[in-house]
Amino acid sequence: MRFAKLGATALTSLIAGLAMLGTVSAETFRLSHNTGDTTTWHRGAEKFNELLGAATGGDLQVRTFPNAQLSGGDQMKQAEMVGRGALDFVITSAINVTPLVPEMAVFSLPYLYANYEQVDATTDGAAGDKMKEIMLAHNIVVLAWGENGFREVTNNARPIKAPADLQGLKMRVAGPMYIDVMNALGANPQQMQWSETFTALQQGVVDGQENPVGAVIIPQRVYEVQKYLTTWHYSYDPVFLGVSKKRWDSWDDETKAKVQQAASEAMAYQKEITREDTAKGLEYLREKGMEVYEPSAEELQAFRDSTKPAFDTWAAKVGDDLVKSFQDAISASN
Ligand code: X2X
Repeated sequence: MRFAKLGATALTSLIAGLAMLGTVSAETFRLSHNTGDTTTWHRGAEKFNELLGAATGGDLQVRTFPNAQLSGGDQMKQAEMVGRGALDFVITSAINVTPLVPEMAVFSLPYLYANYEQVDATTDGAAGDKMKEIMLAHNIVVLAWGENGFREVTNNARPIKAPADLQGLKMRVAGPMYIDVMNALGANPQQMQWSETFTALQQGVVDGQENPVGAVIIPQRVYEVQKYLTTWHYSYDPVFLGVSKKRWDSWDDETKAKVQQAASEAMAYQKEITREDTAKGLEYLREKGMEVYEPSAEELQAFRDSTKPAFDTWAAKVGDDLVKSFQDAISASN
């Protein structure tokens, strides 16, 4: 009880000192994300703290909490908490937001995108802005888009070269849309928290999973517990750095501009390192003993055809106009 030993006078001057500091208004905010502390998500979060600290002379700081710790380990709950102001900042990916905002599933519709140029044409344009508006209606201010990436499939049973190879495999998935996609492919999907997946793969509770190479598979050492990887690029998953509207509205314009600038730069950095780590990733995974299969255009078409029913189901949930605005941006970029 050190406080008990402080005399009344000392306590009064301590309080006076703190009140004077009040004009400086130093504050530390909490940022939640749902991967481990080795991922590019985490590195993006740390970059944000660094940039925001530099822009505000250290007045505004961000403390990052990985593995969805702040939402009791529930990765889907983070968005809802940010929306009601129970969390300040979040970095999470589109699929995690779909229970709250089904429209966010548009990004990850199977085989919507074929390459990064198409991705950037949507996130950097009117389609991405439209999505920011939709998120704002849920009291989440999307400050900038970053990248989880194209999700690739891994498993321990056999190389996956065609839809039939997925038949009967127990697949861990992150969210509802991927359940429908895996069902369309004949697999047995199971929704599970990412933080529980490594152990589930290790113990054979599930045979496989799907995640991006640079952002997650490599930094979270999935190669230690999975033998086969197929680069089927079946679904793109963006991340975003968001802040609760409640917190955002509490800031003056100057502070908002500083937060926005730091967020844009941090997510540009996060996207860049994710693409770099993805580009050199397959070689690394082969060195680590994974058997990597890169499907041909015809083989990719077979996956596209098989997942079409799930595309249609989710396009209807997302809404035709929104899907069209994404498809228009994609065609214009070609
Ligand atoms: O849970 C996953 O698979 C992850 C980390 O990629 C997401 O947050 C969607």
